[in-house]
Amino acid sequence: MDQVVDNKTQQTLNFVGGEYRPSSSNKTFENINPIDGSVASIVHEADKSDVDAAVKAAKAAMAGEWGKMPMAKRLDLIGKLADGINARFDEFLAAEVADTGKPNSLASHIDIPRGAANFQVFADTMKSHHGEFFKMDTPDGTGAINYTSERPKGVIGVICPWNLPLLLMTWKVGPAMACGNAVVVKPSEETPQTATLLGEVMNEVGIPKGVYNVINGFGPDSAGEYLTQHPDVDAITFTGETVTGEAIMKEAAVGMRDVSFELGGKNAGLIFADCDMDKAIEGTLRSAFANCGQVCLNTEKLLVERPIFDEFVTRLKEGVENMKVGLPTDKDTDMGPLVSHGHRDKVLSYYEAAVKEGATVVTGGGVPDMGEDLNGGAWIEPTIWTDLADDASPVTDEIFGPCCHIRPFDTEEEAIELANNTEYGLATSIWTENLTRAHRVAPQIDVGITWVNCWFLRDLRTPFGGAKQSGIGREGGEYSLEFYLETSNICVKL
Ligand code: NAD
Ligand code: 6OD
Repeated sequence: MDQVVDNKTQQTLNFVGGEYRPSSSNKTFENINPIDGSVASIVHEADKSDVDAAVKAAKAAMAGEWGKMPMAKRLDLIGKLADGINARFDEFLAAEVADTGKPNSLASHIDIPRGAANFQVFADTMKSHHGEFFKMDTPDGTGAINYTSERPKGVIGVICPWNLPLLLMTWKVGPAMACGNAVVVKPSEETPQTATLLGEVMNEVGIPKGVYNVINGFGPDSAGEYLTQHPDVDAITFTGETVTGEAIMKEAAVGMRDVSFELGGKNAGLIFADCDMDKAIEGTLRSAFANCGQVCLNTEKLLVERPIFDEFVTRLKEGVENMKVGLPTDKDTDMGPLVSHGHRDKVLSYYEAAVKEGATVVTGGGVPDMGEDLNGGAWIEPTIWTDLADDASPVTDEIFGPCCHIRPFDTEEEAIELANNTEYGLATSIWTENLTRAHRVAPQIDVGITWVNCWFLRDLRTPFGGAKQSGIGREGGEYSLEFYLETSNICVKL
């Protein structure tokens, strides 16, 4: 079979050893379109034998053509994957939108182009990558030299979330393949289509069979867990919730497999009275509500210096009330639905908790009436709260929805303390026109990524990852290569 989704039956198959295969156990589940609740595709759930076949195919690729391929040819093929995705841009866009419900305008600006660019960027990074050399003295005066030697780690298990499915998957698969590894990808059960479709591009470009494999399914007692438990998986890279990271880490401990984790966050936006208010409002509308609030870097906790607090709340409210919640295909849509009804239940439980815990609901707080055709979707109102206590659950927990709490502060020290008052440490955004202040505050926030007067502005060479419970390791440029390569030192006595 060489089609991912047959339009008559809409099947999403597994991709193993360069071929599309139904699940060996014939177990399937429905992939629900969050726009209207319709079935986007029927997904074949990989069982243990499918996962084993995928890992075996990856191992065979490492032992065969892929493992022996000259680096220049390998990187050339990986660069072609970017072209291959772009050549089928509309298909990737349609699949991503059907799985996530995100606006076409967003997916066509971020998800698909970045999903493609991740291959070219890491092929280029690998081309200019070099090892280290040290010359040392020895007591007999002849000396010795040391140089690093690098090889791929082997078979990499890649476990992905649903919020930016293609982008976050290729952010791992791109560097893993550039370093010469083979991968077995487990996309989120909510968003299996683009990872699966990518198999076709792998074949079109001529990536050897078994280098890229996709197994569909869930986490516990399903494809995700079977993959992390497989003894021939040499390292695991994961993006998702912190609690899932903890479960995966336990499995990775068996056999001492390396892990790279990008996890949850509860990110603060710090808005100082000396900010450019227009830019801070525009930036915060994005940082709190883009992708329906489902970006790990989102600022759900806004801290605003007291002299501008009222104006900021009023203007953010106006901005939110002007946002259009609607169909992904409408050009003026700012926000689609949440990814699923299950996730909407979780977000709505925080909407209820906020009210119970004493919030003033500035705007939103419920489910919009989208009309008969769309009310089966996972729609939700963008929401702003004020007046919650610092220990109220909507202020402490990662909600991952289109909502934020705004709290006033009086001093820089107080803002820093409030921003750091969380077990997470992923990202922050600071808004101030006083650059001395920006440089003073930024290093004091215990996170992996700090933006000043911007948000989600990405240079892909920079370290990306979280402090505290937001992750282990860094991705991006050379940082990714560090994870996907096994480095050894060779010492030669002269
Ligand atoms: P999730 O942890 O529920 O699921 C992520 C993936 O892990 C899915 O493919 C799932 O099937 C799989 N999985 C679940 N349990 C597993 C297990 N026991 N063993 C193996 N695999 C398992 O996360 P999600 O709901 O898909 O994504 C949202 C979360 O991801 C949020 O917490 C968000 O902050 C985080 N996230 C972080 C980043 C980052 O860069 N730090 C980026 C995007 C999302
Ligand atoms: O831009 C990226 O490379 C990246 N990893 C973004 C993560 C977004 C989280 O939802």
